[in-house]
This record gives sequence, C-alpha cells and structure tokens, in this order.
Amino acid sequence: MKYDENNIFAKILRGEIPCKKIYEDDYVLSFEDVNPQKKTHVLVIPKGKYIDLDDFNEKASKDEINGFFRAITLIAKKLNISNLNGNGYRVISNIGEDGGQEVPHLHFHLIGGEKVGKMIQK
Ligand code: DGP
Repeated sequence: MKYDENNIFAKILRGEIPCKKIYEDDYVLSFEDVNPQKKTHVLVIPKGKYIDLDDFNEKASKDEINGFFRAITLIAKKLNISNLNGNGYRVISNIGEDGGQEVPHLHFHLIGGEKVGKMIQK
C-alpha cells in the first residue's frame, strides 16, 4: 500500500489545514482530536510519511522510533495525564481495516483526563 500524500494528517503537517497544537519537535506533531472521546484526547503523529505502526516499524530509523515513542510520555506529562504526574491514560493506535483506522497516517490516540472505561465495546 502506498502512502496517500493527501490524507488529512499529511495536510495538517504541511500546514494546509489548521490544528490545535499541543506539542511539536523534529519527530512528532501532537494536536487535539477533532472528535474527542474523553476530557483529554490528543493525537501524536510522526513527521515522516508512515501509514500505520507496522509500516513505521519496518521503515523508520532508530532516531525516528525513539523520538516518536519518547514524545508520547513527554506529551502525557505536559497534559498531566501521565502516571508520573497524573492519573493515567490510554494509548490506542488503530491499524488497517479491521483495526478501524480512518486516517492512513500513523497516529496514536492519547485518551484520559477521566476514567476511560472498558477497553473494547462489542
Ligand atoms: P482513527 O480512526 O484511529 O484513524 O482516528 C482518526 C481520528 O482523527 C479520529 O479520532 C478523528 C480525528 N480526525 C479526523 N480528521 C481530523 C482533523 O481534520 N483534525 C483533527 N484534529 N482530528 C481529525
């Protein structure tokens, strides 16, 4: 599967569509989800063009992987939802059709600020 240059997160990365930015560095951009499921719901995306987590793990450099995963805790701490300075949160990354992925650019959902509830609803 080829990366779609016109997916919505690629447009956000290029500055063509606005977002409510939470954090940015050389490796990631984080912004509020447009359709929050809980009090805190942000997305973390790599700056590189990766479709999903599997694509990322197969192609990304060690620096990109390190930068991406470290940014998650950094952002959680910034939002005071980390278990280090808050009450915890849930990380979700949907992959492909069965995973329910809608936007084909790797993203992790960070969801918290209140009890998130059961992991999977039938
Ligand atoms: P997923 O189903 O895992 O691919 O989640 C996609 C998420 O992206 C979904 O929670 C809504 C969010 N989203 C879709 N379009 C936009 C947008 O234009 N801006 C922002 N901030 N979030 C978006």
